[in-house]
Amino acid sequence: MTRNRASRTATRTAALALGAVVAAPLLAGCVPNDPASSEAGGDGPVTLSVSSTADACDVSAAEAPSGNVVFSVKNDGDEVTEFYLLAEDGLRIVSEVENIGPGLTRDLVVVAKPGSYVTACKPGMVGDGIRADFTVTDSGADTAPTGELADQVDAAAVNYVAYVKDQTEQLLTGTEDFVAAYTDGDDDTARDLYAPVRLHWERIEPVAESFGDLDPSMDLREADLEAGQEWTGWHLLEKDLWAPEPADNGGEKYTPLTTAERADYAERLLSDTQELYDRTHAAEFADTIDAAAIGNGAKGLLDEVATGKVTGEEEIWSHTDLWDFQANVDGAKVGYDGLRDVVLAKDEALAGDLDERFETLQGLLDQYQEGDGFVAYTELTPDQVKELAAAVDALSEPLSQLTAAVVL
Ligand SMILES: [Cu+2]
Repeated sequence: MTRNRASRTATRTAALALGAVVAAPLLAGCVPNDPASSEAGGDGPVTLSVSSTADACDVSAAEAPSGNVVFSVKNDGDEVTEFYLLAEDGLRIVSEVENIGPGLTRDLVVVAKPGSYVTACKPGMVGDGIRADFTVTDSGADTAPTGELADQVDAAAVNYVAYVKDQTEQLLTGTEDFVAAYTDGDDDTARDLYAPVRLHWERIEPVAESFGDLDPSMDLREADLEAGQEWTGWHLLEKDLWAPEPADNGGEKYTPLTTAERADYAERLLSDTQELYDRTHAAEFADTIDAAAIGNGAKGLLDEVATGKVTGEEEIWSHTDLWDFQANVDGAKVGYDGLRDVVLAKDEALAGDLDERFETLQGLLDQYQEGDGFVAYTELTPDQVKELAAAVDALSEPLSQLTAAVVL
C-alpha cells in the first residue's frame, strides 16, 4: 500500500460492487456518447459537474438516475484535491478520483445503482473532506453491457476472477513458506522469499484494498502509522529482517522482535492471507468483478506505482521496490489485456496508445532485471528514477481513460 487507507476514515469495500471509476482527463473525443446531450434520459451517461475549492464541494445536482454517471470534477482551489463517492454509511469508498491538481478537471465514471450515497471533496488530501448527501434514483435502465461486446466483457471478468484466485493461491503457499522460515529464525531464507512472495500480493493490490480491513493489517508501512495504531503485516517483518542502523531508525537502536513476537505476527499475516484467499474464492466475489472494476483496478495499480514504488517508499528497509513495481504493472496489464478487444472496437487509438506505453515502461523495467528479480531501488540514479516516473505518468494518462472507453 502507499498510504494509510485507514486514515482516510473510509475503505473501499463497495468499490468493486458498484462498478466503475476512472480518473479520465476531460477529453470529449474519448467518450463515445456526448454527455451533455443525454441529460434527459437518453442512452448516454448523465454528467454532473463538481467544483472543489478550499471550503466548498459543489455538485451540480444532489441526485442522478441510475446507470452511467460522470462526475466531472474541477479543482477550483489552490491545493491538490480528491473526490469521493461514498456508500450511505459514509465509510466505504464506492469510487474515487485522486490527485487533481489546481485548475485541472478529471472525470469519475460510475455505473451507479439506486441508493443513498455521500459525495466528498478533500482539498489538500487530508481529513474527512467536505461532504454532502447524494441520491441515485431508479431509472429502470439496465446498466449491463449489451450486444456483441457483452460476451467479451463477460469473458474478461471471468478471466480476471481466475487470475485473482490464482494469485491468492500462490500468495498463500508462498506466505506459508515465508512465515515458516521467519518463525524458525532462518532469516536468509525469509529474506530470499520476501519479494517473490509479495509479487502475488502486489499484482492484485486493489482487490485486497477493496476488503478495507485486510490491507492495513497486511501491508501498512511504518511511515503511515497513526498514533495508537498497531503495526502488523509484511512491512513489520521486513524491518525485522533488514534491521536498520540507528541513523535510519530515527536515531534509535532497533530492537529485534522476540521469538514469541515473531510467531504472533507471522501467524497473523498467515491468517489474514487465508482470509484474503477465502474472500476471493467465495461465490460473491465474482459478482463484484465487472469491466469497470477491472479498468478501475488497472488504473489503481499504476497509481500505486506512482505514489509508492517509483519513490522507493514501499520497501524502505529491503529496497525491493522494483519487484512491487513490476507486480503492479503485471496486474494492470492483465486487466487491460482482458478488455483490449473491447477497447479496440470502441477506441482504436486508445488501444494503440496503451499498447505502446505498456511496452515502453516494460522495456525500462527490463533494464533493471537481475537474476529472477530486480536490482535494489537504492542502485537507481536520480535520472533513472525520473525516467521511470515519466513512463509511469505517460501510461497513467491513457489508462485513466480505460474504464470510460469500455463502459460508456
Ligand atoms: Cu503495497
